[in-house]
Amino acid sequence: MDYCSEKPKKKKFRQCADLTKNIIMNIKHLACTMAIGLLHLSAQANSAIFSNQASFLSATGATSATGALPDLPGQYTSVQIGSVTLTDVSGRNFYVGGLVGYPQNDWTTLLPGNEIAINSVENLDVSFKSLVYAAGFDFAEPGSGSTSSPYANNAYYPSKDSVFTVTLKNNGTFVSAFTFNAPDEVASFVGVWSDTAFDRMEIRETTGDIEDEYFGQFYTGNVALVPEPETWAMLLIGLGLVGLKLRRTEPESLNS
Ligand SMILES: [Ca+2]
Ligand SMILES: [Ca+2]
Ligand SMILES: [Ca+2]
Ligand SMILES: [Ca+2]
Repeated sequence: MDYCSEKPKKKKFRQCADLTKNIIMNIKHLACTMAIGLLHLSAQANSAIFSNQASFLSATGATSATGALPDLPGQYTSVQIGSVTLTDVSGRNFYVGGLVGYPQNDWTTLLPGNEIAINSVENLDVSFKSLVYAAGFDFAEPGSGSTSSPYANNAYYPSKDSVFTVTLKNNGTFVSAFTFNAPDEVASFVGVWSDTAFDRMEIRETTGDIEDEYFGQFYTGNVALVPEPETWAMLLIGLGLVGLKLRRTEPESLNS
């Protein structure tokens, strides 16, 4: 009799403990799933910096805003190419395309086709025709003893390892900023995506000098990104599993 009346209690207690354990595990699972989801969301809620052009284009949906750079005659303080307006901050002018009349009509072989060369410290303001969420540019920094850029690394302006800051602004208001130091003597890329739209990118050479670095094509994207499909899938699967587990556990416990 005692044995019979005690057994269901133990069973019920065990089931109750199992249920509690199950709920705790489910809560942990839910918290973990949500934390991963929120981390992912919060990473996208600010900005992301890209050094790989293909990754940037695929992640942001950006396309070339300038197209292949033209070979323009003369020098410019400011010029519009495609949907981008480029302005030399020093006012000492820049070239788009080759330096006509000089023996080698290509600023650097590191970038295909034409590039932009500034006749001063490489401080460039880049304005976009409309608000964008992503912007990037091809870039080349000559290294010491460069053979890729005949006008860089000369006796007067020896190569320096340059550090740049990029500041994003919207109608003059700060959006975000980051720094970069491109690898030397290779074709490199600098891109940024921000969850807040911007219409201007201010590029400043904070460490370095009038020694040349070169800008290639500029790219822009106007898509405000949403979490990637796999993030949503992970969240939904996580929540779905928790729901299923709770539904399956509850009737068993209640009926026993
Ligand atoms: Ca070139
Ligand atoms: Ca440099
Ligand atoms: Ca460098
Ligand atoms: Ca420089």
